Amino acid sequence: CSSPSQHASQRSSIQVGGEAFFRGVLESMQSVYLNRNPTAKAILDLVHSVENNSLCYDHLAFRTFGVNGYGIDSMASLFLDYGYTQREELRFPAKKLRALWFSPPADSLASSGSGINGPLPRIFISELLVDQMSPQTQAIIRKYTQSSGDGNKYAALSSSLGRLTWEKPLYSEFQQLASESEYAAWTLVNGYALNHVTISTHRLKTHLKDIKKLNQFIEDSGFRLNSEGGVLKVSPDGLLQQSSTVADSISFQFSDGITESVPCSYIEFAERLVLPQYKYLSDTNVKEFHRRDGFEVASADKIFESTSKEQLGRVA
Ligand code: OOG
Ligand code: NI
Repeated sequence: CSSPSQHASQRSSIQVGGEAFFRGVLESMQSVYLNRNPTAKAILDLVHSVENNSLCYDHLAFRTFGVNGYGIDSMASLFLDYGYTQREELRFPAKKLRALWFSPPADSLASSGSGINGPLPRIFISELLVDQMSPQTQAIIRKYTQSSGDGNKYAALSSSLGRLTWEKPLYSEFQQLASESEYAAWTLVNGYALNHVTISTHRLKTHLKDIKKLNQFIEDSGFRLNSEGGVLKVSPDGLLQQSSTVADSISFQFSDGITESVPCSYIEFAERLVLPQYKYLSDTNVKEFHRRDGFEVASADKIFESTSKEQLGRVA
């Protein structure tokens, strides 16, 4: 695996002594994710088996409530402390969301491993613009974030333990949020849990490096892909191509004793093509920094729908 690279001006590094701990935190987040999401686990196992146990993550993603210190910053602090650099903001006015992405520190140890032990992934963190929600929805979100005390300081711990920092809500509160923002309802019951990991397809070794072939392989293996706006989401420059599964759902026991199935997490695939100015490079000389970087708001807008009722309810 080749590693994501940095612009020279943004080059930062991770302390050697801290790296094993940092990767351990990511590994715990991933293990919570794999235990809860059988589709993500099965697909990772499948791709691993075809690819001789080597794959790279393009990015990891988290969702947050932008209120009371529970927003993007609460999860970003771990990554900033371990050498990540804040990059562009993305805005989703219709969904009342914003997001920031973070690029990883300059390459260091263990980047020849697979997954979490490979090159460190980009990080995508979004937040709900809570102030723009209805009074009823705001009241519920404020109730749970406020009642959790200083839970926002422990976002990464919450994610790696797989425990909410707030109490479980009532089913009616989940429904109120879901009627206004499926993102809000997801975040109320999943909190800081890893929302998805993304396989970097161009860094695969077999025919699956072509995202269209990977999509076909995933569907032929019996898994459903998010069809919102078409399965393949392509950036206007054509250089960032993404697809994702429909999220798994999980049985959740609400505080009033009602148990209902709620959306959990999904897995994404991303192919980043070589930038036009590096077209002359031979395949073996192409590094991650020669490829399209960043994210694309129109594609992201559709990828958010991977946890939507509409996608989960679709007949295959
Ligand atoms: C994030 C959706 C956007 C991407 O790579 O553009 C995204 C989410 O569902 O929280 O993952
Ligand atoms: Ni993503």
